[in-house]
Amino acid sequence: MSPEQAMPDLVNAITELDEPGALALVQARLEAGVDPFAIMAACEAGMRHVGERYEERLYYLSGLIMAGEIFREAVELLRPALERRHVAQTGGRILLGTVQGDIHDIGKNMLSMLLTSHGFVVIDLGVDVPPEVFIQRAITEQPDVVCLSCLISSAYESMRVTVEQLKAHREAGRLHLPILIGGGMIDEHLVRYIGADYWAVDAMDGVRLCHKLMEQRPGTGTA
Ligand code: B12
Repeated sequence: MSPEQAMPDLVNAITELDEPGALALVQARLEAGVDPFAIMAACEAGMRHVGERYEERLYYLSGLIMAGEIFREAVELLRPALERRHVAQTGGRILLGTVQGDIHDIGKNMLSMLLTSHGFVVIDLGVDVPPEVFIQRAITEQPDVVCLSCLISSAYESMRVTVEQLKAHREAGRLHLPILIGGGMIDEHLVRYIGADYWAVDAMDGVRLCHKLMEQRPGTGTA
């Protein structure tokens, strides 16, 4: 069942930028014991509709800003329930950031929160991160996985360059990490262009993938 079918009222409240309505619905669903991930999926669906309205010029930049704020508040309400749902597992260290040219961080922050609540240590470099900063920190921190986030097409090139440079250092033996990318419009075609090792459709998928990558680390005996 799609989020639109499961929670049309919540999807609609976010699409309509109805802040009190959306937050009241999130709270009511939480109190009714609804799966917090399903509530989050409905919020994400609402955000997709906001994006479509922006593309159709029904909303302006202020609409995106408003939607971002509603989503952030919804995640704050959901956070305790999301964190309670975690299964304690031994994680690794993840280097995470939004690539240069892109300032979107809601999805990245959600991934960071979920990784942390699943036992990973996250080194979050923030947004608009130049390739050389990713490289520098990857070399000094030696994380187990590097995760790049990107939502806008004008930043795909900087994501591609970041991946290219990370791989060059990997080939030279200075880094030994898999590269995972994600963000709104990433698909298989784009992953091939960017050259990343892995991609995930959403944050929870990313967490699952990071767990798998941990199991495949040399010396763990589970690969
Ligand atoms: C909110 C928003 C904003 C806010 C961002 C606030 C913030 N703090 O992040 C503001 C207002 C700042 C903004 C600005 C802009 N935005 Co904007 N924005 C959005 C909007 C509506 C929602 C994004 C969002 O937060 N979604 C909710 C989160 C949870 O979803 P998500 O980020 O995709 O993350 C999920 C997954 O992708 C995944 N994920 C994300 N990263 C990663 C990384 C890894 C490794 C993994 C595994 C998973 C993962 O996990 C998350 C949860 O599952 C989208 C529309 C959309 N549908 O995406 C447009 C959208 C992304 N924006 C867009 C545009 C054009 C812009 C601007 C250029 C507008 C302008 N004219 O200035 C600027 C960009 C400036 C810049 N240099 O970055 C376009 C991009 C189109 C394109 N082809 O490039 C979109 C798609 C809207 C549209 N349909 O036109 N935006």
